[in-house]
Amino acid sequence: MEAAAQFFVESPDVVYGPEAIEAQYEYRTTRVSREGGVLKVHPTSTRFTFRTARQVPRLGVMLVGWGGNNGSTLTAAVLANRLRLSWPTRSGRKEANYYGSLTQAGTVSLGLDAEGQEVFVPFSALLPMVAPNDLVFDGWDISSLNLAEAMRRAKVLDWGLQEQLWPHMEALRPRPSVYIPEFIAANQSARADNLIPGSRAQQLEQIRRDIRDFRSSAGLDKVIVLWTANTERFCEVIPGLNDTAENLLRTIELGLEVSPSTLFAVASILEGCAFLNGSPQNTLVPGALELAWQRRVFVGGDDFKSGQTKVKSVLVDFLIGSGLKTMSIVSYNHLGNNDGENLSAPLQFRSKEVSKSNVVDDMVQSNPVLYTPGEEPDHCVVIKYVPYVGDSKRALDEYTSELMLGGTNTLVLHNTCEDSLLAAPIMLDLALLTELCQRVSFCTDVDPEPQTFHPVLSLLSFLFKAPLVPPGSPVVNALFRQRSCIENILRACVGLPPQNHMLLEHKME
Ligand code: NAI
Ligand code: DG6
Repeated sequence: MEAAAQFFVESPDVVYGPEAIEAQYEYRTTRVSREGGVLKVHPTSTRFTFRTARQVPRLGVMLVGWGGNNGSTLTAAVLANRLRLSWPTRSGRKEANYYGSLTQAGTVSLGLDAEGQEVFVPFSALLPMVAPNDLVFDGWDISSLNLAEAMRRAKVLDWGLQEQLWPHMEALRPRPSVYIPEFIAANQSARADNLIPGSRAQQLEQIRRDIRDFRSSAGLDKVIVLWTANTERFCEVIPGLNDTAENLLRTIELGLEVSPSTLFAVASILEGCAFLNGSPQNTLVPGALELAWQRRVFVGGDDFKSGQTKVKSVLVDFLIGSGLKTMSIVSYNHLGNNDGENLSAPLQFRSKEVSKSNVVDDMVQSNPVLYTPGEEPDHCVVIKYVPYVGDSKRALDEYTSELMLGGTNTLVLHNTCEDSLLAAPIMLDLALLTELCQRVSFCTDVDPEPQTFHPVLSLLSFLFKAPLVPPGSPVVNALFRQRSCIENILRACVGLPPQNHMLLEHKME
């Protein structure tokens, strides 16, 4: 059955105006208090009015690291879909699609029809979203190869597809970028032939000019900047250097230490463009977060959640959620692309190790029946560079959990797939969801002043390994909780109740 592309909510609480969809929404939740040894739970209700502008903008996406495997694959994917390309392979003809994209290939249930069966629509039908085929790409890379050559270097796509895409990608050239050798692996130096000269302040100004130039020359309404360049080492957060917006801007002015990714984040924020960090390093230092807060610009991160970690955030949720005590998680992977080569250096590996290791914390902490305070599973992450396998990453995982009465359960998983074909649809979703969030505002019965989401856009957590959240907000890693968050907030914007999966209609006589 084909999923319907359009629907309308018929309700006095939802108004489809010419400019916006306005929905009245009752947010029902609970507050918990501790009194003596007793938990008291108070159901609460807040009335929200959500307003979503219907006009979908012409959206540009600037990729930092445009000529890399992810950057060239995403650009190729959108072109292949736009041009409706198909190509022969040894297992038959393949057609361009957006598999792996939550918004384009995921669905949501609207409810039951007259026969009691669920009716599904594509995720993208929930609210007006930019169509991926309409995205315009630009970006920067320290490597000067044009996008056709970059696609060939990446060795991700079938040859028949590359040949058809070549004339469409040849004219796309990454803009020069900022190269600070100590932030990425020394093995990357041979790529660095396309650089912005000058001081840090001059480089910042050049990035800002690039954003403005792209916006005006491509006739765009909005630009979103996405870091998909090499993983950098962590930078130190130092009082006076990068702890406040003012200090960070002064650091750039004085040419003190700042990472290239933070420089791009600052430039984007100053240009009013959302900035998303697809790599693990701490690009969004406190000073950058404060700047985003001051300028009311969305930022999101860190590190695309594509394969092994996605499985982990499902599997550990399943194990602990079923009452099994997971005590050991060992994740090994090897890959042979440029990302793998960069990660073969200890400091860059360390950034990835950190972001891959903290992804089960919320699940462990959610279960005090199994884990005493401070207790956690052993968690080991290994990454090896094996050039021969190229972009086809191999991930091996072992999960050992305690069963009742002293038993143990060991699950072993082997996952092989093209890394960039997993990452590209995630990058797409990040851009489309961030843009949508920019068109949503809301007020409540207690605060009638319209507001937008917090600049740290935690709604994107589903797409990141180490989700950034507003200060004091719980970090959620469990994949289906993250998915429900996006789905239920989008449903709220059209006045639909949260998806509760109760199906009570089918549990009555
Ligand atoms: P890649 O190495 O193929 O591409 C990175 C590109 O960034 C290269 O073309 C390089 O020349 C460029 N670059 C390096 N420093 C730069 C700078 N300062 N400015 C502009 N360009 C710069 O790597 P790939 O596979 O595309 O991955 C990109 C990033 O995404 C990596 O940090 C990786 O760890 C991260 N990532 C990838 C995932 C995947 O599944 N492919 C998942 C999660 C994160
Ligand atoms: C080796 O782990 C290379 C990395 O860049 C990963 O491929 C990437 O971070 C994806 O990781 P995961 O855990 O989501 O598969």
